[in-house]
Amino acid sequence: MPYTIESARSIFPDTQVASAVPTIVESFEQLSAEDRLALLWFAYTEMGVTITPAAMQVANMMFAEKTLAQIEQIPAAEQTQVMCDLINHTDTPICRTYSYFGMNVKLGFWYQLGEWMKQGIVAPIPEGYKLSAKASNVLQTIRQLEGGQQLTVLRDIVVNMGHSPTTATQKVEEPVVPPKDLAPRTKIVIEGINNSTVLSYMENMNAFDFEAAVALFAEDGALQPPFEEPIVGQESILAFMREECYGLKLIPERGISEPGERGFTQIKVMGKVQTPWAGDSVGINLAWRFLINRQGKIFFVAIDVLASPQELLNLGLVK
Ligand code: 45D
Repeated sequence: MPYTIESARSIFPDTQVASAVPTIVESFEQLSAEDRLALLWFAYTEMGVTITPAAMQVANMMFAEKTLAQIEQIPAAEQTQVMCDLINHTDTPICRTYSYFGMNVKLGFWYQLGEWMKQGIVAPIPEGYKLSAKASNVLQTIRQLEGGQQLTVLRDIVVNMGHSPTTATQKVEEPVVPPKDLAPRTKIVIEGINNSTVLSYMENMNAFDFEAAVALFAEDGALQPPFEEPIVGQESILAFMREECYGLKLIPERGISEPGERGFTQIKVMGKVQTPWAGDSVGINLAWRFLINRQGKIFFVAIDVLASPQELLNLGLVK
């Protein structure tokens, strides 16, 4: 049977992904807006990982400037209302604008509001705010996660906020921004892997040379980000990379390569990724599961956040 993207998704089925992440995001969504706002504040301010504004440079923050200036000027009670609206996915002009922001702009937007809450420019969480029992439980499970998974939870929650009019096709084209500089190229070594496609993928991603990275994919190839559906086709993958991959540092460590069906090759690589938001203060433990076709092109790659650091050593050798 030839591979399909659907069947490719289940290569290396032993990979243990951090299923706590989507579970927590789901239970979070069940809470009241006030609880969610307060919980995020506690989680964010207590988190072991420090968020740095360095990533604001890769985020095209100009898209959020008008909205931020507007929020700065309104009375405290209205500021709280705006934040609750975003959390509740209410249909308001600000929530619609927010949903058009790219991932990094959404994170930068909340980073700014968080700074303003600390400075008293934006309404803080009322002193002594008591979380409901359910919300305390969710916060407790977040506390127990490792730093990379905590970041992933916050990211997913922030990305889902706002209100997008029914169909995704209405997403406005982001204005063209001048291309960012490429980073210097560094040679990648992965223990157990000499596949040149995989090595070039890592090198090009770290150089932010997304055109070159995408050229390594088959035309109808796919990339599956953590906890998401696959993104199919070179053009869509390139758009995704331009929006979400500037500033990422991929740190692959070791891998395994085995023959698949019909001359395809299955390669699993374990390692870490650093986000520009947290720099080298946290490495998110990852697996890349590649399926390379006979022409040496990437037919499919899944990126998974791993359940535990121990998984970094699990190359699927023991059955
Ligand atoms: O509501 O090979 C307040 C791909 C309270 C590409 C707040 C990849 C109120 C291919 C505190 C103000 C991308 C898939 C909120 C690799 C309130 C590839 C603020 C993987 C919300 C490797 C909260 C990359 C704030 C990966 C400011 C996995 C929260 C990258 C900020 C992962 C949270 C990156 C931030 C991650 C989270 C970044 C900045 C998980 C950043 C997370």
